[in-house]
Amino acid sequence: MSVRVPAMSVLPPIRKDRVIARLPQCFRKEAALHTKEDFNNKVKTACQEQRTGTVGFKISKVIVVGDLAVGKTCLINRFCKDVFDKNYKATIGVDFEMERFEVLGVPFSLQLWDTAGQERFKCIASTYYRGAQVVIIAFDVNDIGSFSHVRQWLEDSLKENDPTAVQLFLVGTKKDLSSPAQYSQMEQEALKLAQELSAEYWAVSSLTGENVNEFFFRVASLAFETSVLAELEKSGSRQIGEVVRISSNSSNLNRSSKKKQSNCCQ
Ligand SMILES: Nc1nc2c(ncn2[C@@H]2O[C@H](COP(=O)(O)OP(=O)(O)O)[C@@H](O)[C@H]2O)c(=O)[nH]1
Ligand SMILES: [Mg+2]
Repeated sequence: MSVRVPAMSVLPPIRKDRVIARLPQCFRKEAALHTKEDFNNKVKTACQEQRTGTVGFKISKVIVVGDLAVGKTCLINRFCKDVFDKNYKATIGVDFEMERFEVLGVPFSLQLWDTAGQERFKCIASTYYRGAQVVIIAFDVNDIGSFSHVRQWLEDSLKENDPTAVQLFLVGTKKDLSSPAQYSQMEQEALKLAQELSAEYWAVSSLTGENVNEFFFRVASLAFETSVLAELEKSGSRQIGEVVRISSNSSNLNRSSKKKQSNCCQ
């Protein structure tokens, strides 16, 4: 199956409730990608000084994988549409939702990819995985079978990506269905696995909405931080705040090639 990402001429405006001014906290300190209280200082300074290069135009690809019926579609719909309805959007072919944020004053977009039920056959098109900056592996906290398949999902998603460049999240879904005792037993196992995989662990409920926004804000923030750090590293001592400036008369025109690399089609 081939998948085409439509060219985006105009990005939607950033909603007021998608503004991130501080690093959202992790779910559990024992399994966080990092436990710092705030954004990296280099990142904060770069944002203050508007030296984030092309990050403001960047769209990070986020994929959600996991067994059929663990609640991947519901999780995306809860965050993007604030509804709990798996039929909200009939998934035909691979599809994604675009979510725009403003992080430390800089626009940042996530493309959240949902599968089209191909997970039923454990055979997801490689285009789905390719180019993911964030991989979310979902399992149902009430279904040990779905938990035991996490490693396989990880392996499949990393085949198409540079494993060192991917940020990994392990998400236990349907927390509302488990009793506190059952849940805490499951959580022990999940924390162990998350640590082994260098993933950040979260437990959520799309039915009640518990931790859903917190989780995606954390994803957006960590993806943003990584993107800014990568941009700073790439630029070295060069002034990266100046890469996209086009004027009609221009010796600046030869910089437009940089703009093409930025995923921005404005
Ligand atoms: N109780 C409860 N049910 C859920 C939750 N999330 C999903 N479900 C149910 O689980 C089933 C599968 O959800 P879906 O999002 O389609 O799973 P997917 O195949 O992984 O995309 C549906 O019947 C949902 O109503 C949740 O947080 N709590
Ligand atoms: Mg689905």
